[in-house]
Amino acid sequence: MKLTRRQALRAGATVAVAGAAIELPLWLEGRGAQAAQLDSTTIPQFVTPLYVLPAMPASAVGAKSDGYVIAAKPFRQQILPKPFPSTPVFGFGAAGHPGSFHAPAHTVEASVNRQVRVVWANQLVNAAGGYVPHILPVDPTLHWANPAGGTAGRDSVPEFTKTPGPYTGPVPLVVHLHGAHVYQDSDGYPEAWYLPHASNIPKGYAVSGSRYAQYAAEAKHRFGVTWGKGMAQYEYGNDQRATALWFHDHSLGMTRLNVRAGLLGMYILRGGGTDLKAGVLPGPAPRRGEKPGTRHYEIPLVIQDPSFSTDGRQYLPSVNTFSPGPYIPTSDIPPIWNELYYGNTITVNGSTWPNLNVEPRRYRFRVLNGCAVRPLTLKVVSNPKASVPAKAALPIWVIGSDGGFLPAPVETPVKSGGEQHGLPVLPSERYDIIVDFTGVKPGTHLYLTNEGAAATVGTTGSIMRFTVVPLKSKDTSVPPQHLKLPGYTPPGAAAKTRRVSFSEQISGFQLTQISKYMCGTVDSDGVNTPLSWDDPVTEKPAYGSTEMWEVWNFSPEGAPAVSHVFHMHLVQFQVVDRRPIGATSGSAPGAWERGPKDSCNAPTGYITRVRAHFDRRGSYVWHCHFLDHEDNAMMRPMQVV
Ligand SMILES: [Cu+2]
Repeated sequence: MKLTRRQALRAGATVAVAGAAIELPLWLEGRGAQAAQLDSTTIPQFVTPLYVLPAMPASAVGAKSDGYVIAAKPFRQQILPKPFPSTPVFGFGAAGHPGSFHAPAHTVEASVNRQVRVVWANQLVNAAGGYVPHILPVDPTLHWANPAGGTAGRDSVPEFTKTPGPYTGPVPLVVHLHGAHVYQDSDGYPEAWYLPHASNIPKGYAVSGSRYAQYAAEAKHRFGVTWGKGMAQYEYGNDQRATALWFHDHSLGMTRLNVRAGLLGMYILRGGGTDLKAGVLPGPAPRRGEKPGTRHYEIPLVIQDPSFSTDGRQYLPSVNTFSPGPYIPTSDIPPIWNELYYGNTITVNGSTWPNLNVEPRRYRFRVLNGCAVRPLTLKVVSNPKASVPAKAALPIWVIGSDGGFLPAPVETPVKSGGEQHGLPVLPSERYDIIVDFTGVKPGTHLYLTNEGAAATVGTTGSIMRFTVVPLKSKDTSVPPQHLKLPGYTPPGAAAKTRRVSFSEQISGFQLTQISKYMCGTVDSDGVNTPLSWDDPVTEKPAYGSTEMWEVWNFSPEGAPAVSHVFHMHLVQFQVVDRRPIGATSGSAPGAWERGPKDSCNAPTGYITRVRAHFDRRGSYVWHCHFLDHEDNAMMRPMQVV
């Protein structure tokens, strides 16, 4: 994926304004002081050992199900290498296990067809039990949770008489298990959020979103649980293929902030006929109750791209850096939200640019692009400062996509036009990969790099380092090129074709600015109807049906638009093809996209076609998984009827 001209201009604009922030201009100080931004080139790289995310402790392991109590809490974490200061984060951990709190979270290890129940507790409170405000600037002018609006004004676009500053009240939370096959009560609907059960919730605030009570009642009826204050209990049937899912906050209009703050984690599903037998793939992964000192050959890699202030806090602009204003209420431009913000560092599992000592053998990595908007293109190289596209030192073998194994292993980089193209991983996509270090001399350094759009060689172009150390035990896993993967049968013929759209809404006041992003429908003439989050539901697939969805990504007239990431809840879909709008034929998806998917690139000017089977009734959503877009209206309800 190439950066479009306007994306490049915008990325440049962000950097320019972020750079200017070092001098703390008056408009910034006046709108809530932020310490100067940390120059990411001053951060030493590859000095911190990769944090191998352990398995999340369970609270109850029964005959047929596992129980968890997972809380979201505020704490500090050493993300930058010492002696840089630690960083305030919001992160998950198991209640009663203080050592398990981390951002990103420790991994939930689950088994196919074995139920998992999680109490998700919002404990974003201080030691005295009072709520803590958000650590990142919350724009209160979007269509968002809006707890201050009370029960009448929650989940709406509040009205203002003058441009407001950031919302500093209690923080809503609702957790979505991305890629999971679930009932609606357990999907983490954006309007099913809840505040912490804090001692000082201001009078008149809504303590939960407009769907919370309904889903609490349904959970009680369906699986007999009562949700306490400041929490929800969800049930995951895990009746789907073995794969790597991930959980993250999904609160209406503030997902970008809660995920950046650290409220995300991996959820790995194993076993059954859609998994390989133990020992075939490199392992073990971290497991509950494992022996101390266990060496891991399967490791999750959660990649993010924060920026920092010199005081260690995470940096995110507290003003709309794309627009000089005027803002809401005298224009339609949100004052704090940004249409896109790329951070200037890369973290893996919560540390900037870590190092992993690897033996000369095969490793399985479960990769998640946990960035809000940054596309990644992965490669393993010997020189991280080489100009791109660089020559790969080792291949990355892809064996699985978002929802399970591929039909067959795929070797990347893919060679075309004399160049080596790395593995593209967009926000929210997961890939199951194998890197074979067999035969590499101990002492060798190799690097996982990012050649994606907006990457800067040496900073956001680097992800982590591998240092090869002597072999400690024999590798008995099957080489990736010889793997026989479990079969994947895509959904069958579609009974119906549905046309949906992504587009941008240009400000009515400043014609070069975007005021929000829209989802919509497309009629038989190819005409787009952009719709708001609260317009009546238009996507109503029939229960038990298979549909082809055409995702039309429209450019606004006269300007190239950005790519979007198409994501549907509930289902794993097949990416069928992508064709330019107006063309009669298209191109097949990348070989690495030919397994089950729940998120995929929907490039601008193209129709991306996906096929899905809808086998559960209920209320779900589809949206762009660039979180900065999703939070400003690029999301729509979907009702399986
Ligand atoms: Cu988008």
